Amino acid sequence: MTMSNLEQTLSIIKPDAVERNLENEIKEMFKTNGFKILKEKKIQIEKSEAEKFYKVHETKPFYNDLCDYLSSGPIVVMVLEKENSVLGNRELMGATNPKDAEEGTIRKKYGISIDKNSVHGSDSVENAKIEIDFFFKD
Ligand code: IDP
Ligand code: MG
Repeated sequence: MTMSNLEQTLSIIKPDAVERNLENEIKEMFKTNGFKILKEKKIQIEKSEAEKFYKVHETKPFYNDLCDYLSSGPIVVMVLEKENSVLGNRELMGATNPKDAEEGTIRKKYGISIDKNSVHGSDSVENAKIEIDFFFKD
């Protein structure tokens, strides 16, 4: 018997990638890898919203720069759906630092640096729900 585990995860195309017009190429990578884009919107967020989104990192030395960065320009936020999509998206994104990312991953292909690493992806099913609500709850 095959058990289905259809999950949703939140993906963000970050300002460095939107700025370089990589939105469509990155979406193609998701679709080619079997992700369905259920919802999407291009927005620019306030720094205060970035601070809330990245609250888990508030004690980190890079927190302030990270929040400045995420609010610095347009981003594309998406709800992706696939079997085991949370882990699958983390694999497709690659390591946080593009230098460490495997061949064929989004961050290897498009990431510029550890801060300008082109995409965000939820790191657990629980956080995916919180992050999807953050951007898509009316
Ligand atoms: P993730 O995006 O791979 O989940 P996290 O550890 O959750 O990585 O960090 C969130 C974001 O913060 C990263 O995507 C990256 O842009 C930034 N970041 C993480 N570590 C550093 C660092 O050491 N210096 C600068 N920016 C960092
Ligand atoms: Mg993370």
